[in-house]
Amino acid sequence: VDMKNLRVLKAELTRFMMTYKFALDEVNTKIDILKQEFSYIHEYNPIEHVKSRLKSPESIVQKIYRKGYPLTLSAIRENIQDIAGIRITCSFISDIYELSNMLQSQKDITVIDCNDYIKSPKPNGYQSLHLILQVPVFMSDRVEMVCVEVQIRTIAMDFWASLEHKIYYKYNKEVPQYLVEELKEAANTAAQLDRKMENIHKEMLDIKNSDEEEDIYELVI
Ligand code: 0O2
Repeated sequence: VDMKNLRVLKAELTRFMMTYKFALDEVNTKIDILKQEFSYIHEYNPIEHVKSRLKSPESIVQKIYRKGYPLTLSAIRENIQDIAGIRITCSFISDIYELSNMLQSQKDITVIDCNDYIKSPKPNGYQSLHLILQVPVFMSDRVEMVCVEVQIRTIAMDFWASLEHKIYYKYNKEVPQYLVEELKEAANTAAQLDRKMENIHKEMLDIKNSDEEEDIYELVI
């Protein structure tokens, strides 16, 4: 590759990665708007935490080789859907679905894929809702449709996933059987906690609603 080609290649790659950065910004803004509006309507904040990241060029290249695709920008654009990733942590499972529905129904978002590992957890116990969304990014001379992976989970699911991730890499992807079983058990405990917290939360909302109804009744009579 001569110097001129290298310069062109570098410029193309930078612009390519920029589209993912812009897509992240767009979806982050959407999430922030939903968060503020939801807080206003429901009088509590459904989102505990939002974290986004761009996949490094090294991981993109590794993944494209692992999957056996050619190393071209168009093959990357078509086949790697998690270059832009956003992780949202919610308090309650119902918030996950509410947020997911609100995102999925937005007119400028195309839903490419939805994997519900909450309804069907992975064999190791992993739980989360994964969405692959596509948003239009308006550049100076073109519009690119760009994929963003959104993972939505509860605090308990996130706690589990970060420990499992550490263990998985600590043992170089070959986790001893007893730890695999303990992790599976911990995942079940986390799911049970999520259900309990959701029920308590619902009971609290019911009390709050009936108190409010009573207040209105007193005002009327
Ligand atoms: P990182 O560092 O988080 O980016 P693929 O993405 O094509 O390899 P698939 O089936 O399309 O596989 O994706 P999947 O399994 O729906 O989701 C992939 C991402 O979800 C992972 O990204 C993790 O972030 C998360 N994830 C999926 N399964 C597990 C799991 O068992 N444990 C934990 N801790 N996280 C999981 P990456 O690329 O692996 O890593």
